Amino acid sequence: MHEVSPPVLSVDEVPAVRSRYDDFTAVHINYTLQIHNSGTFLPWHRHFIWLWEKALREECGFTGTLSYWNWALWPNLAASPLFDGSETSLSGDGEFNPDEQAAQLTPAPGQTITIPRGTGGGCIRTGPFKDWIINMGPFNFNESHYNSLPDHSFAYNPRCLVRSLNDWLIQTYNNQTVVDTLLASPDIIEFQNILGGFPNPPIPLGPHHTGHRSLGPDMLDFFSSPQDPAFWLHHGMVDRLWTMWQDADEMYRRFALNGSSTTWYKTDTPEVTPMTMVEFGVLDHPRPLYELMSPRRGKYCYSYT
Ligand SMILES: [Cu+2]
Repeated sequence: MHEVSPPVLSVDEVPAVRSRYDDFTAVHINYTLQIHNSGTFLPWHRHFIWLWEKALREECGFTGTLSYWNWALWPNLAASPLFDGSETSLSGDGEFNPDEQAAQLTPAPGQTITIPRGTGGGCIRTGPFKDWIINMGPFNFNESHYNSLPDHSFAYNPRCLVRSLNDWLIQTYNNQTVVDTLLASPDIIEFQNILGGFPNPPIPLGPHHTGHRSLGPDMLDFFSSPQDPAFWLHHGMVDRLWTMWQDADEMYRRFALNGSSTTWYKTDTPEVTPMTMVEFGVLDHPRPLYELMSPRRGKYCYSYT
C-alpha cells in the first residue's frame, strides 16, 4: 500500500504562498501525485483552469474568458502573439543560457530521442512577466515517482521565471497531424496515451508533455508548472481537444474515464468512476468527477471555437 500525501488543509499557512496566484500553484503541487498520468488528469485540470478563470473574473475584474494556445498555429514560438515578448503577450524567451544542453529521453525501452536545446534558458527578457517573481520549486522530475511529496514542496524560493523556447518540439510533437491523430482516438485509453505520451505511447512524447517542455524548465516542472502563466492557455488547449473529442460521441465519450487516481496509473487506488471524488484544497470543495465531464452542464457554461 503506497502512502499518498494528504491534501493541503491551509495553503494560507504555507510559507511559500505569497499571493492568490501562489494558492493555485500550491494546490497543483499538493495534488501532483494524483492528477497526472492518471484517470483524474483531464477532469481535474478542466476544473482547475475553470477555477482560475472564475478567480480572474470575480477577484481581479477580468471581463474576458480564458483562451487557449492553439499549438499548431505557431510553429515559430517567438513570432506568435503569445510569446513574441510584446506588451500583450505572455512574455517571450529567456536570456540565452550557455549551460542549457540538448536532452536525451528514453520514452520506451530501446528508444532514445535527442531533443535540441531551446533558444533561451535564463530569466525572461521582455514583456509583462519580465521581473515576475515565482516563489515555489524547482522540483527534480524524479520526485514525481515518489509516493509522497518531497519535503521541500512548499518551501519559499523566490526566483525569476525561466523560459527557453523550443520550436523543434512544437513542430515535431504539437503539429496539426498530432492533433488530428489525437482527435481520431477511438477510446479514452488511446486519447490519454497520445496526449500524455506515456506509457506505451503510439506517438513518443505526447503534446501535453511537449507543450510544457517547449517553453523551458519552469513550464516543464511537473509540480510547479502553473507558475508560468502559459500554463493556463496550454491547459485550455488540452481541455479544448478533450471537449472536441467528447462532443464527437456523446453516448460513449462523455463519461469515459481511464486509470486510477494515482499518478503513473499506479494501482494503489481503484480505477476512477464518475463517482470518484477529487479535491482542490483551498480553491473549492471536493467534487465528484461526473460534475467535471461536460462544459455545458452544472456550474459550467462554456464552449470552444
Ligand atoms: Cu498539472
